Amino acid sequence: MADNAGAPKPSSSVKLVLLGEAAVGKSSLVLRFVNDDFQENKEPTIGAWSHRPSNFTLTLISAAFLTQKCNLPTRTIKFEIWDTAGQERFASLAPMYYRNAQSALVVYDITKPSSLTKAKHWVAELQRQASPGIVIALVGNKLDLAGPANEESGVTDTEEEETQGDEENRRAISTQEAKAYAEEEGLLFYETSAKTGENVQTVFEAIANAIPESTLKPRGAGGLGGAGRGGAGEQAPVNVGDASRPKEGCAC
Ligand SMILES: Nc1nc2c(ncn2[C@@H]2O[C@H](COP(=O)(O)OP(=O)(O)O)[C@@H](O)[C@H]2O)c(=O)[nH]1
Ligand SMILES: [Mg+2]
Repeated sequence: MADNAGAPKPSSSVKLVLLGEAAVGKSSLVLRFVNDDFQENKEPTIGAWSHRPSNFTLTLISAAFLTQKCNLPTRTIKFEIWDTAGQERFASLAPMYYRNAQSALVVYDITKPSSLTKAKHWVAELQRQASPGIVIALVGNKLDLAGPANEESGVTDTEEEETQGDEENRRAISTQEAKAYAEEEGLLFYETSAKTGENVQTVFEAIANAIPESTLKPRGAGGLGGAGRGGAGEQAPVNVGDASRPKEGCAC
């Protein structure tokens, strides 16, 4: 049907950085996206620092690097993912990872209010210091802990409590609160579960679609100091859940 069937699609690298408080599920989201896997008691991404001035050995590990491709109808996006360690003592290294990033996933845990506060700090820092056009997605993870009857609203009423059975609703941040904040700041917004996989592909698809084609660079331009800028003015609107899937799919 297509005139150019069989012709290779253009391919672009997109640098993406994950930021957020420790244990919100950043590495788990990446593991779900890249390997479609989940580990219940995942070891944290530990930052490590060693310095041996006598023979100039210097080791610095404060993030993990992974890649995953997203096949959009018109092009292939190769995400170059920097999964940072959440510990406070490595926060000062974050600019190394978000510098020149075209996209960022700022993650909080819907059961932990302090993690949203931290996420807001990261958003403010990105808006102040990252590339002006960076596409930022605010992601409320651990949606599975909201309980089946109450995933979207965060509002508990007696009827919902009855239908929930023995599944506890541990949600502490309502969808409305986080969504309103994301709207104010012009962020993509999703709630996800790395555990069940809910909305994980959708977040990456939405980011891939939100980065304007005009600012995409050919493959190989990424890396720590690499890829170019996204377009802030062209970010997709705030979306929640499957009903708001982006038009273009991602066969990752
Ligand atoms: N219930 C639930 N637990 C999760 C989810 N995502 C991560 N976790 C757990 O939360 C803990 C911290 O996850 P991790 O990915 O290491 O967080 P990070 O420090 O932000 O990278 C681990 O025990 C994960 O198994 C999720 O979506 N649901
Ligand atoms: Mg981690």
